[in-house]
Amino acid sequence: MAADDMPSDTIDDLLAEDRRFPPSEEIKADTLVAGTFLYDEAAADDEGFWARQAADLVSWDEPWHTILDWQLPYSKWFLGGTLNVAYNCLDRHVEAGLGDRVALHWEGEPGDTRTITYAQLLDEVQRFANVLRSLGVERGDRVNIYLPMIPEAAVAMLACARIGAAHSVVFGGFSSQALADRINDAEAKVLVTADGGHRRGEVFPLKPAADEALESTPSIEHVVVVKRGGNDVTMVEGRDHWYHELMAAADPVCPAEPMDAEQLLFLLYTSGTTGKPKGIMHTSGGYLTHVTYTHKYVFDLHPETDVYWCTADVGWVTGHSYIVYGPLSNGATQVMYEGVPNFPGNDRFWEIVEKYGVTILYTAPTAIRTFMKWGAEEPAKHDLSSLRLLGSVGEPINPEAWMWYHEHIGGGRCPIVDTWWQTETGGIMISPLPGATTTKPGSATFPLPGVSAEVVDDAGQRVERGGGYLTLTRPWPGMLRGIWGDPERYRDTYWSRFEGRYFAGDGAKLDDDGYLWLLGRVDDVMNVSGHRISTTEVESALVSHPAVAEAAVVGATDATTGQAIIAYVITRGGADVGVEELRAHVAAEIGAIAKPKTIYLTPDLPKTRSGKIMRRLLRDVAEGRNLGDTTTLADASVVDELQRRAVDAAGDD
Ligand code: 7RM
Repeated sequence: MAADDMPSDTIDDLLAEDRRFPPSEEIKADTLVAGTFLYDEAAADDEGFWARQAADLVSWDEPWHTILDWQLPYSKWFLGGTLNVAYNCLDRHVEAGLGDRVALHWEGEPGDTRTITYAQLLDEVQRFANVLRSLGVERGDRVNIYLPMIPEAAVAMLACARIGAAHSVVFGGFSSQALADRINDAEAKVLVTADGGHRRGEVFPLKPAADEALESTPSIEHVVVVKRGGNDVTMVEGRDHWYHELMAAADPVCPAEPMDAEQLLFLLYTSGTTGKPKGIMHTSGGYLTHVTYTHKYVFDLHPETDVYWCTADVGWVTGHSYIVYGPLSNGATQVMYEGVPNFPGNDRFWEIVEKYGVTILYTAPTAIRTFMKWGAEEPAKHDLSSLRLLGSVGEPINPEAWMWYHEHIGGGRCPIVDTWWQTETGGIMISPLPGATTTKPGSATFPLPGVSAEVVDDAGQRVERGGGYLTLTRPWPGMLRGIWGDPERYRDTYWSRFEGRYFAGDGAKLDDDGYLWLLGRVDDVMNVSGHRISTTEVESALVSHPAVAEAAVVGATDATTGQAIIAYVITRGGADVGVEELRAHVAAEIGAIAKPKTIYLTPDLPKTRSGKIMRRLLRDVAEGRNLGDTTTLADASVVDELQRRAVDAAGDD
């Protein structure tokens, strides 16, 4: 065997996928990017390429004098340039005569709706910017936002951007402790929250949780409370104010002042695997360029006709980049939805798509697999013919989930863009361009024009074929500028594993055609008799069985093989399937070495609140350990149930 035929020992490559989906004639006829011109231009000069995007897509008050200052691991983009991010998202569209264009078709979970045009959004943002100023917020200060999915979340973010304050949005489902930790780390002056929001048919209280946090957040001087849930709240005199009262009294004019391109736009905390959450820092000019560019080209946006819907929460980076900043900067019309996908019925999303004529839908694999579990009859109840493009983000999408999405949501006609990126990258990095890229189900395909990604082995050597670590080799405009208050942790976490490369924990492989396949977090890679097997590939093999909707796979310590593969499987619509049949199916799909030793059928899996499977907890369960940190779990009862089953199964031996 020649050296370059040797299997890479970093991560094995087991799954093969032959299905291919070239761009249809229909999309090619009307796409922004047919062919390779963007790739060619970026390959010739990536800095010049990004500069052209910044000049074409963003409005600047002062032009920059230097495109990039790169002192690894710190980058600054568009130095000397000034802009106002809120101006770019609002004023410039109104000035261009688009004030009456709908910015948000908002739908509350109970079914109430609001339609907000660009002119109205601008008005609301100006007033709220003045409210923040009247509460003492100045350029450079931090404002915490703890809200449900209501338009005021976008208003508060844009109002901060308008006056040069950085926002730190904390997902409304997080606890008072998580909120307090984040407020204290950022030393925020003002908290914007709501009485409560609507979720799964009930009002969930937010202000009471905020009150608890506020007992230990000395930096907060004022609290603004939006009335949404209608639940009872206590207001502290002098500190707490109703949003609607402040807004009614606010000055309607707040001119957008130019900010430095490197002005801090926001902090967003990611919990990471262990330890204290990291305040990821994003700045203005580079970030806005990156999200505007990717939102336009990845979604092939036609803002005059498209109705775009990203189902994420604004509490996550997807909500920041692809609900607030990217779409509004591009003048898009979008849907914003407050609630869960199964209220009042399992077809709520499809009802919304039909009602608003959604053309572009951007959602997560966890949602798609849940829809598979609920069955194809739910989307079939609705006319989804308005859809023309589908997106996926958050986890690897298993090829079978991709096919289901393609067939049952996309009617076989919509391209799918599987978009890989992170809180840290700010915007999409790896994705097809729908009019230009032939897709393969389950592959995020190629780095976008302007992005340089490489797969490397343990020694940091470039891998041309097979599995390894996904690294980024060149700075990009939306990249994080650091971790708030902790420069050392920034260098250690992202820049120390491979010399000169950014690495944030994902495994990936390259196939014979140079397509990238994301293999999940490298901490999750299993070692079975010396084979390095990715959990993603075994999960995809399981999901390719017609009875399986979702699977989570972990490696548990095993005396014989080092680690043994343990799988947790959710069936489609409660289908009945034997465990032996599933083991045989995996062996047939990807090889006997990947056959799970044990498979548990389960109604549910432990997930983070943004829907990512928490394999660490499943490993704890599989190895009979006491559970570690469960605070980021969406539903803690799920692991109790799995533990009970594991104990029952052990008793059966
Ligand atoms: C946008 C977001 C980042 C992590 C990332 C991956 C995983 C995200 C994909 C994906 C495979 C994808 N930000 N991830 N998108 N894995 N294919 N298309 O999710 O900071 O919350 O998470 O999510 O592991 O490192 S995040």
